[in-house]
Amino acid sequence: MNRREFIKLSGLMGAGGVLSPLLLGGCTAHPLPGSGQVVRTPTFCDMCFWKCAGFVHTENDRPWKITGNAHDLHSQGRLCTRGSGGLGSYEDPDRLRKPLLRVTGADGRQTFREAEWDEALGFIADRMKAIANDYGPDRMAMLNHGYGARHFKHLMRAYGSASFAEPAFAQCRGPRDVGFRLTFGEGLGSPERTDMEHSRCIVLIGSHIGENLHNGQVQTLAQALRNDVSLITVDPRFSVPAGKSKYWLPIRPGTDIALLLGWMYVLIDEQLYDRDYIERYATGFDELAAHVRRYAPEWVYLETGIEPDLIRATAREMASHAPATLVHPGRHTTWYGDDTQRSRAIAILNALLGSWGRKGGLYIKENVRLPRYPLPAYPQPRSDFRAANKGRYPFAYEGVTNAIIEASIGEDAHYRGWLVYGTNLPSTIPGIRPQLKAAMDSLDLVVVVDTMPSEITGYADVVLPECTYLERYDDLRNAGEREPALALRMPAFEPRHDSKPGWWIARQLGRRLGLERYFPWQDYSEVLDWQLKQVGSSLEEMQRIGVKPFPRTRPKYFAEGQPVRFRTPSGRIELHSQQLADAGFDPLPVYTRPEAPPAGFYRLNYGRMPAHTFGKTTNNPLLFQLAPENTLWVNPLVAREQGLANGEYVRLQNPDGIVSNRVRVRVTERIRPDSVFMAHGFGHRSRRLRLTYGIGADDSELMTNVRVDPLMGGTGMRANFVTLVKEAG
Ligand SMILES: Nc1nc2c(c(=O)[nH]1)N[C@H]1C(S)=C(S)[C@@H](COP(=O)(O)OP(=O)(O)OC[C@H]3O[C@@H](n4cnc5c(=O)[nH]c(N)nc54)[C@H](O)[C@@H]3O)O[C@H]1N2
Ligand SMILES: Nc1nc2c(c(=O)[nH]1)N[C@H]1C(S)=C(S)[C@@H](COP(=O)(O)OP(=O)(O)OC[C@H]3O[C@@H](n4cnc5c(=O)[nH]c(N)nc54)[C@H](O)[C@@H]3O)O[C@H]1N2
Ligand code: SF4
Ligand SMILES: [Mo]
Repeated sequence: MNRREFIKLSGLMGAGGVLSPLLLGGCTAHPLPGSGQVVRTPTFCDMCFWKCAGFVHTENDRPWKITGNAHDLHSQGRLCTRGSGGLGSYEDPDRLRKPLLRVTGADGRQTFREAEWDEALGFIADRMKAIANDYGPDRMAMLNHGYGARHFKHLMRAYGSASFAEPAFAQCRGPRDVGFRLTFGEGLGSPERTDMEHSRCIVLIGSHIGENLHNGQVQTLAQALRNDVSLITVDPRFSVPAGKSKYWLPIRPGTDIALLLGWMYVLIDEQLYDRDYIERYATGFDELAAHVRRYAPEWVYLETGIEPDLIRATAREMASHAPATLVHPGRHTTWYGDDTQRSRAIAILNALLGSWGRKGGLYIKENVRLPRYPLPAYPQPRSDFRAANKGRYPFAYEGVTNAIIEASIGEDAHYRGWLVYGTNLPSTIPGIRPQLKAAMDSLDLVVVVDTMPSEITGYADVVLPECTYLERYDDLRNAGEREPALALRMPAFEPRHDSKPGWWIARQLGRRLGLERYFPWQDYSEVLDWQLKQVGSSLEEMQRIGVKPFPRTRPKYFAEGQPVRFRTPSGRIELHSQQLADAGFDPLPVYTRPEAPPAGFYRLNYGRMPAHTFGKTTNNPLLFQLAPENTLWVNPLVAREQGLANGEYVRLQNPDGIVSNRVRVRVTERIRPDSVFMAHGFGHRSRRLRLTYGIGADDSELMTNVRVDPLMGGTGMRANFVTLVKEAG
């Protein structure tokens, strides 16, 4: 056994950092911004996963500002708060500075010591070779998030592993993409293929766009609102988009499938659905029509609390604007464990409205046909991420993080080593902390590549400091989009301290593993230049313009009456899913009533706040100034019942006795009395995150009741309840 102690990072505070003038608010004597020697370097943002293209401006070689690139559809020339605050991640004095190696001190306690790159990489390569020899390279897994992970995926594939998993699947958009693939044969991607700028009616089920700040998406919704779109928001909380809606439906949490089936009932009962479209493209309509007979609005009302007249009125509203009606598929969809089925219901509703492939609905996306740099083929791995699922989750077409973690526990564990890139697992995967600790006692190797001393670094044998996105090349951005375009991320600064770009780290490891042939370049810019030259551009051009648009080669929407072959087994939109029936699941979405909060408990609701991305920006000095802590939204009735005043601190306790950090109460009518709400990403336990350490409450530690989606392994997070514990004094 390799008993690993979780290393509390407090002993490593080291020299500390001196705050730069930027972070002190520019209060030092400095000429007017823009009056010095200004250089503009293209980038695309990494403060969240939307990847807005912009420019980093430096003045006399010092950081000045980051602005949006006007030719970019993701940003339309404007960055959000977090993107503008990106320089804070470069300047953060708490950044990882040097590789760290786990050592046992004289007192027997484990700690980290700083190491040179050569030693750290040599250590990793030796252990990876041993894992490959003793068990096979497929027994090394990678848990990752973020664009920079692509360099390490390449390394892992060259080494012989195809066990990757990112929380973007089983903790985020997995159920949605599986639900849409089952129905239309394709997922939504990022950016989502939502044609909101042309929509006449938009339905948001939970999606709290405006608090959820995906820049281009917020801008197209704003455009739709300027065009007087009919916005229907279904949210138990009076969210930002609820405030801009024609109809706000404050649904009883967890009852959305009932509402969706009720809407289908009305569309079919009143013959309001797109008959031509369904006849031309879909299969299983008769089964659907029979299925939804049970879900009359009067029945749905009893479950959802939404009045029958309102259910009918909103269904008619959707139909009256169809096919320019978008029922938004959402993004973070791991809610109650029946999430793929809820996403199926959303997909089916879109089909009834005829919105897939239609203007104002869901467009056909296109990216640039960018050739891959010529390299030898990867070895065929003996097993891939599916090994972790042990026959479960038949529709998981990507790795399931939580399953990989479980398959890394015990002496006969499938996985023997981990490479963790850019994901802070303890706060990202609900209820996983005991398993993480257990995996630490069995794995032969844990490598963490990060920019910050996040909690996950405390689990590592070796911590490798990557430089931030502002100091490196990554792959070209080539997202499926409305209009195809490439965007370049390149270094605006030299890497600070002893941090290194991901491509360099992956290449160095590859060389030490005898995989040089997969890394024939000296500098990653050679790969980008080669690729760009294949499509008539060059690195030199991209360094000037940052974003290059390409013409579409096929239409964005279906032509009237056009024959279409969908990528489902039947080639049609599958309203009734034979694939699901064959695998033993409900072929049509079935509603099950969610568990109600026990007496004295409230449902723990959570989401985003505009100024932060999860926990990865809360220590960013610029963003910290804007939003240092999260607040707990509490209904006035609850506040009165509990004797709580606005601004007072409370703690939350879950039924398993877990007690949170203290969090400030915000008394507001905008939340139902059966729930409380807070933004995810606070309550850090790593002392080395000196600004954010210990501030605010962490929703994830309270989520011990995880509802796993049997179709794809997603971790439903919304069946958790809390009581409020008043702070003494
Ligand atoms: N500023 C900022 N923006 C972000 C991010 C960030 O970290 N910061 N993260 C990005 C990422 S990765 C994602 S996945 C997205 C997530 O953003 P979304 O996909 O919009 O997230 P959801 O979890 O669907 O939305 C949370 C909303 O669901 C509501 N809700 C809670 N329970 C229920 C229910 O039972 N039914 C219904 N109908 N609604 C309910 C909550 O009140 C809240 O308003 O945000 C993205 N945008
Ligand atoms: N309780 C709860 N859990 C959730 C959610 C929730 O709302 N509540 N949301 C879910 C969703 S939608 C998602 S998408 C996931 C997100 O989950 P994660 O992506 O794991 O989010 P973070 O916790 O912000 O962790 C990001 C990590 O990447 C590091 N990092 C930042 N930049 C870089 C870089 O350039 N290079 C490297 N190597 N590392 C970097 C950060 O320091 C941090 O350690 O969380 C999911 N989990
Ligand atoms: S939405 Fe904001 S944080 Fe996300 S990529 Fe764009 S500018 Fe950056
Ligand atoms: Mo997400």
